[in-house]
Amino acid sequence: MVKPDCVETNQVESIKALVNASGFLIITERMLRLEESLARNFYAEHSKREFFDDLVDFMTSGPVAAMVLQKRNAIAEWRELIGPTDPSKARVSHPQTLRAKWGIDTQRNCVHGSDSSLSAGREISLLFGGSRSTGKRFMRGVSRA
Ligand code: RTP
Ligand code: MG
Repeated sequence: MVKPDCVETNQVESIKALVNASGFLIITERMLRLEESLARNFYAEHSKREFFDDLVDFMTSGPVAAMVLQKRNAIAEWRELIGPTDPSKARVSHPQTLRAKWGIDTQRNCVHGSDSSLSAGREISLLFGGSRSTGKRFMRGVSRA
């Protein structure tokens, strides 16, 4: 997912060019503005963290570009391409990553990546369909990471 900071600064096409150049196939995509309840649900794993309310405010502050990406070992490969959570660290240790190039700070870090195939199925359902079956359909045949 391209987060509101990078949608606002018109980086979606540049990011998609890198996504394609890195061997990912964009299976489907949509622009949407997250409702507060959806953002809370999407990041529910962080609901007890002190940054949670700020994160929800940020994620609902403007449109996001959500994509379902396909590649062998896609989850690890995508997280490799986006880089560490903190862009200032990414610029030192992983300068070729998306967060190094376009992230602003630890919160406004340009892109999201699912952290497991289970999360990916759940997140695809939240962003692309109303039921769990949507995520399951996209994840069918994907080996568990
Ligand atoms: P993401 O889930 O968005 O792909 O990012 P991530 O795995 O690299 O990092 P995670 O620990 O899951 O944190 C989720 C998002 O919360 C915001 N954050 N803010 N202010 C802070 O200290 C802080 N820490 C995390 C970031 O937007 C982060 O990507
Ligand atoms: Mg995460």
